[in-house]
Amino acid sequence: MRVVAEPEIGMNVTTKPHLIEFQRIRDPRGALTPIEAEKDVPFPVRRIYFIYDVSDGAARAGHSHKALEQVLIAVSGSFHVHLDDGLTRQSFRLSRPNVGLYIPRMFWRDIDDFSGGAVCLALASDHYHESDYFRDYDAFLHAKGLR
Ligand code: T46
Repeated sequence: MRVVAEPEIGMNVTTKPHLIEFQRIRDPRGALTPIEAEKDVPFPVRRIYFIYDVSDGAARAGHSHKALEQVLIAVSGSFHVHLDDGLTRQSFRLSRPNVGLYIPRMFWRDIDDFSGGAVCLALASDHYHESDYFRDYDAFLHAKGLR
């Protein structure tokens, strides 16, 4: 008999993009949001980076990752994330520091419409490898068997 492990409580095991609501611990001093790898996000976090000082009207990303999974969080301000699996496109407005967007591997992403002072925090499942990127949309579609 094949035993399939039950997903851990609190971990949403899926290959679909989805929003994750993190804890927000409020007290008279303000708010605190803890994020624990493999508990609050469904992968071991091997890298973090953040995007800030975004120029007016600038767009970022415009690529897909072959294997990398990420969670993006608007820790300050807001921005749009557009995701495309080659067949359908969906958009999310991130604007809350206790909400993250899980992006599975092989999703083309574009990020735009940054508010003033926006900061995008990224939690990534691996170190930076340029070889993990599709920066050409046709090559991405081809890899998905759609071209
Ligand atoms: C993503 C979106 C949300 C590094 O040296 N190390 C790193 O960890 C990263 C992410 C980038 N870089 C270098 C590579 C480029 O020379 O920083 C430069 C700018 O990177 P890029 O043009 O890829 O930045 P964005 O904002 O277009 O995309 C980034 C991430 O690369 C990407 O994974 O999903 O943020």
